[in-house]
Amino acid sequence: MTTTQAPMPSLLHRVICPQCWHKFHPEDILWVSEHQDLFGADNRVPNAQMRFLPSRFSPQAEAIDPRGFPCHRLACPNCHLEIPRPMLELQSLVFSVLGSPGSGKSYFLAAMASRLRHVLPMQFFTSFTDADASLNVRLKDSERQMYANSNPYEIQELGELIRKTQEVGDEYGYAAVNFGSQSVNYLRPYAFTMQVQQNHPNPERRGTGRVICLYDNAGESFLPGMDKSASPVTRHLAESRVLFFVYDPLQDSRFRCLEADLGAGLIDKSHLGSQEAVFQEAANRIRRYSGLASREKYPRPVIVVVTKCDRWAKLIDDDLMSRSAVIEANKKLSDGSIVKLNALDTGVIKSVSTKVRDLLATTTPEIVSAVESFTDHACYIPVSATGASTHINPKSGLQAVRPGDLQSFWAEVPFIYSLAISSAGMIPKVSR
Ligand SMILES: Nc1nc2c(ncn2[C@@H]2O[C@H](COP(=O)(O)OP(=O)(O)OP(=O)(O)O)[C@@H](O)[C@H]2O)c(=O)[nH]1
Ligand SMILES: [Mg+2]
Ligand SMILES: [Zn+2]
Repeated sequence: MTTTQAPMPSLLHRVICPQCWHKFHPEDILWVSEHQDLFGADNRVPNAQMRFLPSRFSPQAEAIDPRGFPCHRLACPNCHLEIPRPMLELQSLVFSVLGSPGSGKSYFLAAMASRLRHVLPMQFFTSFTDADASLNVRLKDSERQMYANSNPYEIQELGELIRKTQEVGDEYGYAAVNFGSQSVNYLRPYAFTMQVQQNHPNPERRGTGRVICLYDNAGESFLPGMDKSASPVTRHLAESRVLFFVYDPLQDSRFRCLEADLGAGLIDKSHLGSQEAVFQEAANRIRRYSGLASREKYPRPVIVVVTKCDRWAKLIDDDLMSRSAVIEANKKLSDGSIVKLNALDTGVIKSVSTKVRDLLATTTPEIVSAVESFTDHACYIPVSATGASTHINPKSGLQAVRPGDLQSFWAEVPFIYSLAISSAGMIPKVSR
């Protein structure tokens, strides 16, 4: 038995495609056919199943394709790329990660995702799962290499564990779409579903959910002149709720001079352009895409994720890497009762941020002024994806590690902080 109407769960009024940023009503979504005769028949996406607007549905609310097969996957009406189903039901939050080549973006994202999968359910009664396994393939592979490596006790070079992100050609990272004779190369997001569980101590928060979209570009895509209509891979910047500017202080020789061996084993990519120029370029693109006037300030937060702090944390605090940003707190509910729950300690974040900012202001001041002339909501968070377990391979002179020893520091904090200061209400905060 088939029906002509799709039974609708509670859908959002409007959905936004996380690839081409087209906004549409959920009833306009396309379905991806299943019958093999319909493979290769799509006018937009080559080598894929045909997309179609259905007229028949199964009793399970699945569209029936023109050859009579029930379908499960959805696609954007504009670019025809797949859209994770939770994006129709939950509001999306976009987080952009930007930074120059080799600054540590991919390491940071892999460490962050791995920590969030653990910390959110264990400490915040919130699930954090892949919204679509096929979108997260690259990220899961990086997480596996770092934290579930098949040779955990073998010394391996960091540059081999997670490879440099490609600008084109990576079949999981990008997708080509044909609009007539014009081919456009889109960056695919990493997508997660985040939902407050029913055992959360605060009943008012239970069930709150969001789809989280994160983007990992090759650093080269942020260099001036690399913004092309045929490859709009940094358009997410304008849609982002929070910018994570991944800044590697060790790429700057003034910073490395603070102490011997600070930059040992790292590949210096500063010849590709200054990190400040990368930030300025991103800021210009945001102004251009979102129509923000040059005298107006960006109204959203910019988190400066200051990476590789396993090397330099001691410059601000010998004990920094043993500090926790989450504490147990009492929360008063609207009915007057008090529950105990974990909360982000924004007091710790602010005091660490001030110390990091002061260090950067004295060594690489143009970074601080570039960020602070763009936004009034800057925060500087030190992060290490690897922890203090890296060695220098005597043969290559590059950083190496036994993957079993990797232990990140504060990799999840920029994300948790962003949610704690947002209106989403999913992460409680306190300030001691
Ligand atoms: N000591 C230390 N080194 C790190 C850390 N994170 C990254 N690195 C080093 O920095 C290199 C570059 O890191 P990636 O994450 O690949 O940098 P990226 O920003 O993604 O670079 P592109 O993909 O080229 O844009 C790695 O190969 C590591 O050697 C860290 O937390 N600590
Ligand atoms: Mg990368
Ligand atoms: Zn689209």
